[in-house]
Amino acid sequence: MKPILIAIPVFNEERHIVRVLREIRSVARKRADILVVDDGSTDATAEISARHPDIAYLRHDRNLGYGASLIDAFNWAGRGHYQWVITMDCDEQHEPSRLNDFFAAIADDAADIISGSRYLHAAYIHDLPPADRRRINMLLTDVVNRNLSLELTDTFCGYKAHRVQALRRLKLTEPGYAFPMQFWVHCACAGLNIRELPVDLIYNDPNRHFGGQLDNPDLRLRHYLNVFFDTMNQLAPCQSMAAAC
Ligand SMILES: Nc1nc2c(ncn2[C@@H]2O[C@H](COP(=O)(O)OP(=O)(O)O)[C@@H](O)[C@H]2O)c(=O)[nH]1
Ligand SMILES: [Mg+2]
Repeated sequence: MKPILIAIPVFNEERHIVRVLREIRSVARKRADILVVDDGSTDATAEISARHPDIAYLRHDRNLGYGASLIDAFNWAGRGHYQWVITMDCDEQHEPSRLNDFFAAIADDAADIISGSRYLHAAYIHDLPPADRRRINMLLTDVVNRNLSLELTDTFCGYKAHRVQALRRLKLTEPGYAFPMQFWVHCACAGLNIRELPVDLIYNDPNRHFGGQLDNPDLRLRHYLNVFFDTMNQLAPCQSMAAAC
């Protein structure tokens, strides 16, 4: 069994999944197993996944959310005795070739969380992010850093490597897109060692949206702030918060 699992949350990605799986395989075949977490897709994602018998497949009968998909991927990695789980999206916003950088950072064995950042290295800018996304990411990155004494440059990139042993110390429950807000508070309070890695800034589909109220930037920001401070209140007091206070 390989020590690394690559877990891909997927919701209606029939347009991208064949290419994404092919490219991940070509980069990572020998180093990692691959898991697709199908979050209740209603397009051909399930049929396409079934044509890849070498890839593990977990399906939600209905759409539970991005966060719920990651939590299930973490539990799968824990049950499978993997040492690391790398999460990446299935819409071609995460370059499979960058997996080699994550493998190298994992080999360094200096961190518990290796978090992709789209704002760490100018070299990897392919597209400019939608203004509301950039504004909200920068604002929340500042809130997270000030309240948890962290030095992150990107709090919302889903391209991350996680030490499974460290994940076991986190009680993650947030099912939707606000998952990162809960995640960072738990990581900081557990005293996990966090490191960032430059990844590509790709926005290849300007029409992509969250769905529902989250498409309203002000409501989205308020929701993310609520999840962040609710989690802070639930875990308070903890060392990182004390240091920040
Ligand atoms: N839109 C959406 N994507 C989901 C959901 N569950 C899992 N995903 C997958 O999660 C990944 C990130 O979603 P995406 O909408 O691209 O998020 P963004 O890039 O942060 O805007 C993609 O691979 C999606 O297919 C869900 O409930 N809704
Ligand atoms: Mg995306």
